[in-house]
Amino acid sequence: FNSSAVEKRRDSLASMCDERARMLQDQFNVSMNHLQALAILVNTFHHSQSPSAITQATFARYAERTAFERPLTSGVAYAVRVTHAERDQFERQQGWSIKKMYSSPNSQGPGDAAVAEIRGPAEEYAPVIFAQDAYMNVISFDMLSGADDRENIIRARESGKGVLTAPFQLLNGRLGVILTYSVYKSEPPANAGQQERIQAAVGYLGGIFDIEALVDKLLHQLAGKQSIMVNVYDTTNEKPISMYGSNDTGGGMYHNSTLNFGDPSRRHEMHCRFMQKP
Ligand code: WA2
Repeated sequence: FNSSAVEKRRDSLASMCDERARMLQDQFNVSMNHLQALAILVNTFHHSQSPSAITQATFARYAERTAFERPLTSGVAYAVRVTHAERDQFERQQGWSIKKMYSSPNSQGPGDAAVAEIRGPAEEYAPVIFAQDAYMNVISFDMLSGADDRENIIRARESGKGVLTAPFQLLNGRLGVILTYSVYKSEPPANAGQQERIQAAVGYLGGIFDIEALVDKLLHQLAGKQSIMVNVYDTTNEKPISMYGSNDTGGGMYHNSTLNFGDPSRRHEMHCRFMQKP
């Protein structure tokens, strides 16, 4: 096998991998922009009107009808900020209690979510009040009671930008990542400080990215999908977390394409290999 043939093969792997990475990144970016627009819609029709012009039914219907605008998401949900002092009145209005996500004493994770209990006192809560049909199961759960969701909400409201979780197991048992935008009572100026942003936050809009299913669908649209194996990782921490793809085994040639999902505090990579040896 001569060296120019190896080089050709390397180039072709690199261009196929880069093409897939670019496609994924573009679709992610499009989805992200529409989530931001949805956050503005919630501000306009829920928080800036009294009484609110959005109900769960209208939110779910609108989210469903505009789902094509968010190609990598499998759903959206909106959690509202409730202080401890407001809790009783809020629960009475809603007709349900705010629930903790992973609450049974020997809970090891989302599998136990069904036995959720009522949450003990906290300073504030972020119960989901609106959700797209597929995620109706998260309504009434306090998103500040789960580590990944909590960290995302806190980063979102401090930064005013779209922020992303690491891949984690969702309440429905599937692997996903959540992209969160904070909704503010009135939009803080671009140069607003963290404290000012935290004060102004009234809720949190989340897009749920079902990476396994949606990346698969995306890659299947491409020609030559049988010939290469694709893996996507969150490489923010020392130990990469797999977001997509089967076991990245086998030696030989591989290409690493960088992915930018718009959250500067997270890193992602796409790794590609040929399925067949030359
Ligand atoms: N949405 C759906 N399933 C989940 C989940 C979640 N979070 N967390 C665990 N399983 C309303 O960032 C705000 C959505 C959180 C947004």
